[in-house]
Amino acid sequence: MTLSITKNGLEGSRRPRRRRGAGSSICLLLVSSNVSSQSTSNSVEVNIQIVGDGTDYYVPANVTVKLGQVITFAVFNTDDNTHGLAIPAFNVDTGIIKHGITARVTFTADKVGTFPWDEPIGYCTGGNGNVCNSAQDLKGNLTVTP
Ligand SMILES: [Cu+2]
Repeated sequence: MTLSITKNGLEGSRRPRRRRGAGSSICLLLVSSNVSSQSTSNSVEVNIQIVGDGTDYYVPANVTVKLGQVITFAVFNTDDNTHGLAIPAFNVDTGIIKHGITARVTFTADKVGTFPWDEPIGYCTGGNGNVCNSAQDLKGNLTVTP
């Protein structure tokens, strides 16, 4: 057993006290105006999860909105691989989303119909094989009703 007493023990125990202000540096992030966090009748946030479970899929894979609504897709990637989501008809693309990250894209549903979404080729990395680029994986549909 060793006991050691340092000379500065006493001085070291003295703490400089910081007065008010030290803990109050709040970081305010002003997000861009096209992100709709308010739930007004005209803006909707849709939560979509990407699940990797042998096959990879979106939950939900079918979303219905109304014409004219401002839609935010909040796409959460629960899988270990990177993934993404794009709706070509609306020029929407989350970019590559890493594990545990939520990407948000906002657009206006300005036309009626059913529009497929999927994952652009090359967005899957880090896993065994790019299974989600096969025909059946990571597909979905956005339906816009009048
Ligand atoms: Cu993927």
